[in-house]
Amino acid sequence: MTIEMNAETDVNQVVDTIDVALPRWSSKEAEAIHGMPFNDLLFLAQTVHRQNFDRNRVQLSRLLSIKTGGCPEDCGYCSKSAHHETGLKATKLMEVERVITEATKARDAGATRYCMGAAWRHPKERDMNALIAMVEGIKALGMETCMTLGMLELGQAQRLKAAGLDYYNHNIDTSERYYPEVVSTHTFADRLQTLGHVREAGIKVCCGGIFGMGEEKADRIDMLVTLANLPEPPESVPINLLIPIKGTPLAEAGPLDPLDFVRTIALARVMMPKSFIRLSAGRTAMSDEMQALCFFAGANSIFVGDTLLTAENPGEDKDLLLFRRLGIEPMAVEAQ
Ligand code: SAM
Ligand code: DTB
Ligand code: SF4
Repeated sequence: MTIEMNAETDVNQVVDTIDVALPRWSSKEAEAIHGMPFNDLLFLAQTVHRQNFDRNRVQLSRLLSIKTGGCPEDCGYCSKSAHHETGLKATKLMEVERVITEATKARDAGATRYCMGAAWRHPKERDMNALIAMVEGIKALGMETCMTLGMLELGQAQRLKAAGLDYYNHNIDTSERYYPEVVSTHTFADRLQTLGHVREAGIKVCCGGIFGMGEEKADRIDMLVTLANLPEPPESVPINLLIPIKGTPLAEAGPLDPLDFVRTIALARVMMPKSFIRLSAGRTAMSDEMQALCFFAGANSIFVGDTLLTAENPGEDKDLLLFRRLGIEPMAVEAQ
């Protein structure tokens, strides 16, 4: 596929060009789309969005940290790494019953997917039974399940799939080129290997990254190219805006132009037309207007509730109000 983009390009023609099964993207094509005049880019992204999704519905997920702090990995953005002085206390894996109680509250408040995160390099054998019980218990509530537990062996992925795990979140976070600037205790290739295990086990893939870590525009674009060119693109693509955490190496990484952030959401929507694009961490630092632009650019999933794993998120009241102002409705689980 060759896409030439300039101010005279007819956006409708571009839509026709890319509406083919499993497109493969080059960095050059992605860069051309990313650099379109803002109005053309947003029009293109919105056109692709409404061809593939109910345009006024947004999926709601709820997060819970089931094991906080003390992580042996050194990810430069993360409050939970034992390598950084963030003042966070390490906890043990949460009791299964407590997880189910929290999930029930989230379901009653309208969330359709429950996402559990653990600050591990990888889960240990002794944790597997509790993890399986959590998945089974939450499935019994009629919710979708998602976990993010670090690296996963194929056998572990298969056991979680058998328990009913719908999604596994494992982010590539940035471009392959910039990855070593962000973390040294595992590699970009390690991340891709776990993603392969998750896919092979038949679990849906949730994979995205963080913008605003001091990376270049080319890193943001290449991260999205890597995701779009996976043998199958992730069903869910979380786009996080860095939440600067005091004590982490990336705490001073510096702000990102909000309009550049919106451009990356639009590019993700165009290159991965059938994936959910999740406007993830960092919404407390975004204006309502910026979030509205992100939804227009094709974001159609968010985390609800006033905490993410450890950091702040807009509370349910604030999100409800914004949805009302925008005429957006939450998506039902059957529609996902
Ligand atoms: N240990 C697991 C792993 O690394 O996959 C799961 C937990 S980790 C917190 C999940 C994702 O949250 C990271 O890959 C990153 O994209 C995002 N994240 C973590 N801290 C963040 C921060 N301060 N700002 C924005 N996103 C963040
Ligand atoms: C993802 O991409 N973002 C979520 C989820 N996957 C697990 C996590 C955001 C974490 C934000 C920082 C914190 O709460 O510690
Ligand atoms: Fe944080 Fe996950 Fe990295 Fe551990 S592996 S430091 S929890 S992002």
